[in-house]
Amino acid sequence: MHRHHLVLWGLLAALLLAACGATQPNGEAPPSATTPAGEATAAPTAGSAAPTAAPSTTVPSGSEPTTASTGSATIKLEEVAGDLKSPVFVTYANDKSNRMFVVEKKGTIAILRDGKRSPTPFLDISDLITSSGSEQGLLGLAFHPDYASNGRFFVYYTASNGDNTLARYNVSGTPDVADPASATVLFAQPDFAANHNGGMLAFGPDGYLYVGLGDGGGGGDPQANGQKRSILLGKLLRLDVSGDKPYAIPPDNPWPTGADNARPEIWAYGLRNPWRFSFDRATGDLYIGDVGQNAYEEIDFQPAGASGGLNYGWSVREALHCFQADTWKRTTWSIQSPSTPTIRGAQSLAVMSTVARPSLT
Ligand SMILES: [Ca+2]
Repeated sequence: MHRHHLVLWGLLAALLLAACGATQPNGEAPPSATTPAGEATAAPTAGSAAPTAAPSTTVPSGSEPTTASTGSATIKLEEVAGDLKSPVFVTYANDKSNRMFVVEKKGTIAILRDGKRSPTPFLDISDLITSSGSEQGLLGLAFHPDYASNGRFFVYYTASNGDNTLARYNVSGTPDVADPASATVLFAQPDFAANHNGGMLAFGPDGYLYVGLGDGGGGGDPQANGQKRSILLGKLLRLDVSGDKPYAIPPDNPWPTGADNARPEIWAYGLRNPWRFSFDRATGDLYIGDVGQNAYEEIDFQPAGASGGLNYGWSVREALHCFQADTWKRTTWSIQSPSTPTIRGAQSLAVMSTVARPSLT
């Protein structure tokens, strides 16, 4: 776990992205002049550290709403519910049931109504997962856009053997209880470290399921997975889960036939740990929160309608900055396109005010 310097990307990105290996032959990048590998360029300051893992304590109840001013924006915090253990995500089923579904890291999904927790969890798969690592556990939940009619939902968790696992479930005959026997594992991606497991699931405005996977972990992308299009680690995936088979490949994915030894599931690559991302419900734009290594957090912006195959740079870059460029000289790495580690589409973001948040219907 690292403390990070939060960076909001500017349009300057397009200019800066031209350096750091983008034009180097043989996959080699020029030495970094300012960022030695493994070292931060600025000391973290109080208040700059961003949480990168799930909270590990029970949410206190009874606290008073808190307000704070940041420039022209006013943020107000108000408690919605207590009695939750390590909550990592909140969503809803889009079924007009007025329920909140809270993902708890240790393997349960709680239902909240009017701030009160149902006594029985919607789903309990704690016996299938490991949550011993701070970044491991039940991490993601997405309801199918047609959940009201088909009862399907998807979860992402760290299996007991460490695999990053995407599974589909159905609701039972009781609306507040899922059917554990309906489990279908869509994929189980082996992993080598307890951290950087991704975990975000969300349906895009195109109806496809997007899945974020981390680079596997350790530190500094030791297996160079961010740039390997032959492995799912360090990627944003895009899957068609509308049919009966576990999933299909959308025909307009960037490598739908697996050309260039790329996995057809991949939508974007060059990511370190995109464990949260969000589609703007009004515009369809995509915002990816990618946890940084030493000095920079990264927020990636992908406009609605963008083509797939965008490379967000890790681990050639950390945010806009060269990162361990010397490692591009390692002969053991299998870079698919060593001469073109260009970063397309890694655009800027000045404010997060347009990011949509779920609402109940
Ligand atoms: Ca991992």
